[in-house]
Amino acid sequence: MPSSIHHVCEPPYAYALDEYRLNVRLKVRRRGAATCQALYADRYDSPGTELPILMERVGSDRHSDYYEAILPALKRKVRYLFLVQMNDGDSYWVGERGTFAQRELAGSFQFPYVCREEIPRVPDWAHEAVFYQIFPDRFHNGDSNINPGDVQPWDAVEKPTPLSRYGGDLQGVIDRLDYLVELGVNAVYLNPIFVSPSNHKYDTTDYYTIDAAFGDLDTFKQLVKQAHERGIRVVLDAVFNHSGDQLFAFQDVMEKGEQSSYRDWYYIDAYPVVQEPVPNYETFGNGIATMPKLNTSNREVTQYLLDVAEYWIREAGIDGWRLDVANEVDRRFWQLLRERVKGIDDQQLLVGEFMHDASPWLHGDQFDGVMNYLFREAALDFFARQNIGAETFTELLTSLQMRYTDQAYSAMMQLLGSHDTERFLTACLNGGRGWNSQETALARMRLAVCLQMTMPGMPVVYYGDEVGMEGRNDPDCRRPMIWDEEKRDAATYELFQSMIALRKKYVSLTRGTMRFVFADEATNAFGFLRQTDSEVAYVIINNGTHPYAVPAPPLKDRLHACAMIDGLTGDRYTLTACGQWESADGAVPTAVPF
Ligand code: ARE
Repeated sequence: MPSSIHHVCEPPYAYALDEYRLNVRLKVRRRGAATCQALYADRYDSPGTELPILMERVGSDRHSDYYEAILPALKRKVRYLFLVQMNDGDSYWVGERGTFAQRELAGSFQFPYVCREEIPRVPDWAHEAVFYQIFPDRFHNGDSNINPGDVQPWDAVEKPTPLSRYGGDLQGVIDRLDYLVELGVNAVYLNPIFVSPSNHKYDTTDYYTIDAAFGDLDTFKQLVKQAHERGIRVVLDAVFNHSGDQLFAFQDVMEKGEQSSYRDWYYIDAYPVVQEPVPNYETFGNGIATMPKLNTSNREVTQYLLDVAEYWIREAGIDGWRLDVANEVDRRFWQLLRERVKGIDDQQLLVGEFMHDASPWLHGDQFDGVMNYLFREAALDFFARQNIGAETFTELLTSLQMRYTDQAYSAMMQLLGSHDTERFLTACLNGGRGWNSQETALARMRLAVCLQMTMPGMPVVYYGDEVGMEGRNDPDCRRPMIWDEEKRDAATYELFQSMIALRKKYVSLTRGTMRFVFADEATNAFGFLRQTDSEVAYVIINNGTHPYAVPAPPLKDRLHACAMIDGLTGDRYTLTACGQWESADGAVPTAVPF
């Protein structure tokens, strides 16, 4: 059925991998095709010179199979079309004019030129990055001299309120850098640190100054320097969708009304400007008066914010930005930000905050990647709530991966929780068929971490998850970090540590392709391969309650001469003549439930 075949000549269906290679992706009705071929030629070569490439089926979601081929683009100008042989015997040609039984009717897609500027590029270090997210007021108090007046005791029994403060600061982060090294992470994402009246600092008063409760410019420079010395990169939170109501520009508008030269920096509905009972200007969220929305279509505002982004890169040497409320700011602004930031250093990372699909922002001209909340949602369903099985889960993951370019997917922040969400462990305690024991919940979270640390993208550890911290939605998910050894879950910490080490040890886990190999609904286990030219990692996630004997390797020929090492136990296996894995004493590899 022709309508069940989809391709458009734009990302993520057609994009450059580098100067001379194009990735083309084709979506076909699930189990509909026997084979798919891509036929390609230089655009200026005569008709009939197209060369065929057999496409690889790279994954499936509920209703579709995805096929890919890498087309050489030696002269950078490529035309291509597809030939799909359906299982029912029909075959179709797919080109820019549509899907037809006759080749002449289909025409060819044209990738006019691999423009250097349009090749999606992400910082190389993103492939190896393992992030740790820190909410500064809650991580560690390293300098009690700068405590704000009203701090709570670090181990107070009361839960945090939207207004509580605990005295965490930048010196506290510096003091704990060795802890981060020991855990194994190599990048830190800090929630906002600039002057602001709140504990979370998403209502910026001064974009150029560190909040006095956190430290000063020198402390922050020290933090970056000492982090870099330990191989840890530092990414800051940029709140450019809105400012705080104390920012000089908004204060000026409040004071001078229509006469203010900053009146066009915001979206003001009427004068005089009032904040109560409801603000008469646009804000973040639903009328949050302290967060007036910035008008980023105003050139002055754009320049102002781009200068801020540049300042912290040059002055303090940060490694990138996480951009708050990225989906509500115009795309032209993000393009300009990218140009400015990457113009300073193309290894700067730009990650947008998106709680939903981010496809239009990830074509390579705006963000490198985004906070992948949709991954978290799928992981909650499978591991915590247990309301979907292995098959649905792998379909969801495939569908997520297929909506982005490979480059963007490698720069996704793969998170299980954040300062805005319930902690993953708490979701596991509440999930499934009722309240679970602490042990069961911890086991589910650890299994999710095994996936997070072996899949593509940049895993993010939300501070405290690694010691079994709990917390419901904001503000409860922002409890002070547990440093007391007796209250930390040692087994969970060790699991995080060993999974991070495993990721860093095998290049296939950071740079390999990802292909699901099986998803077994009955046992609730699934497996996937991460593959580079030199190495294959075969990951089995067993979310069932029984041991799962690892099935015969799917790539028998290529793996024939190879040994398999169990990443978690270190046990070695070789392939027997009948294609099974076996250890020296005859044991079969087994994925044991946690
Ligand atoms: C405060 C209180 C909350 C209270 C809220 C509402 O702490 O308990 O519920 O006010 O009045 C920052 C602070 C928050 C603060 C908020 C407002 O960190 O603590 O909340 O300011 O003062 C949407 C946006 C997404 C945004 C989330 C929060 O799309 O961009 O809402 N996330 C960023 C940051 C936040 C930050 C802000 C934005 C503001 O990461 O920390 O909040 O700068 C569904 C929707 C999403 C929605 C999501 C969460 O999924 O589809 O669009 O995200 O729910 O609500």
